[in-house]
Amino acid sequence: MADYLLYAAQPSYFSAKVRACFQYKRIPYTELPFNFDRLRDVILPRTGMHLFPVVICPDDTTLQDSCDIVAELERRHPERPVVPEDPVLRVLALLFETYADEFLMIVGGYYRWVPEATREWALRMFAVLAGWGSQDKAGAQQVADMTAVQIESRLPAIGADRPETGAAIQACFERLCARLEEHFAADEFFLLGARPTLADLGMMNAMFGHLWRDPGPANDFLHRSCIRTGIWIDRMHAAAGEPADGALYVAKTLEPVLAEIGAAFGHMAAATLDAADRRLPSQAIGEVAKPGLGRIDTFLLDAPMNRPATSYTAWKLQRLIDAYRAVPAAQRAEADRLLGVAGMLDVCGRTPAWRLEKRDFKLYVASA
Ligand SMILES: N[C@@H](CCC(=O)N[C@@H](CS)C(=O)NCC(=O)O)C(=O)O
Repeated sequence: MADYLLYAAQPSYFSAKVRACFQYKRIPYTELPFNFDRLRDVILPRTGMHLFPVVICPDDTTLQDSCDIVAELERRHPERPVVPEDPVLRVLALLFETYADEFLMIVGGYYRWVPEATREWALRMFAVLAGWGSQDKAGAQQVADMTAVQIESRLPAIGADRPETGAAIQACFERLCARLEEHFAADEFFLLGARPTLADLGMMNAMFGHLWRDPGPANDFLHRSCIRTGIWIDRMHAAAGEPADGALYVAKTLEPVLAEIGAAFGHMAAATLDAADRRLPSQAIGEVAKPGLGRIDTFLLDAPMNRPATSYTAWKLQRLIDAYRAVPAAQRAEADRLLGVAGMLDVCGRTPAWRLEKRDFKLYVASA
């Protein structure tokens, strides 16, 4: 079998999940580091977007979006599965992925772009990535400058540059790390039992590209104060050697980790669904969903936060609701208890009057 081609980057937020999936599943792949030429010649023409990671399969199919890439790799290569068979654990795995992708990205963005020394480093790092191996160094520099400006401009839009929001983001991060460290200190090696799952892929992804690698306060904190969490990140990033035969279960020490999800993300997730309820039903079935759902008033721990909501996040929450609906009656009570601990029972129990469907890398409004 020819290798899968993975267009990704070490410092990218969403690349580590896909890389760790290839690793854990022991699927042969070649990683082609993101640069300007690959963006212009492969990523843009194949997806119409400038986002990575992107995977080209041996049959020439293009995959985009880390969660769809992992789902498709799981479908094509069911051995060494990452999605738990148990319906309750499956909901939890998706919850971790959703929280890591949609909430912890705020934390990653904050630590990369707000501390001045990290920001200055990140600008240089972007230029290195775009230019490395490119035939068009001037074009690469231009794209690096543009991308950095675009990403940076999103921070004031969520208030991440305000001191009270910054303090809440730091508190969310440090509290989460403390709970993870306690979980691992109870001789747990992974989040949902004795082997890696999508929960580990998602959470490690959120840590690796920015928080664990970028020089700065988050990196310092993780390396100095969270020794076990750091080793778990490294193990997940080289996951080909990890065991695939252990049992999956919810350890007592996972519940405080789940509680941190609710404290940070519960209200934001519910407010995103409210925004989708207001906006999506007015769009015709079959239309491409408008990416923005307007701004929502939410809060992070005690800090008020006004931020844009997106159809993309609503779609991620829809996946979670679908997984919750698939839990059989006999396991409902256990699912409800754990989702209650995670502050996500309201979100999972909803019946949205809209539905989103992904085709050709785009979200469409479908009939509910
Ligand atoms: N939902 C997508 C998000 C991909 C994404 O945002 N990728 C970042 C790098 S990790 C990117 O390409 N950023 C460039 C930009 O936003 O223009 C996924 O999970 O793959």
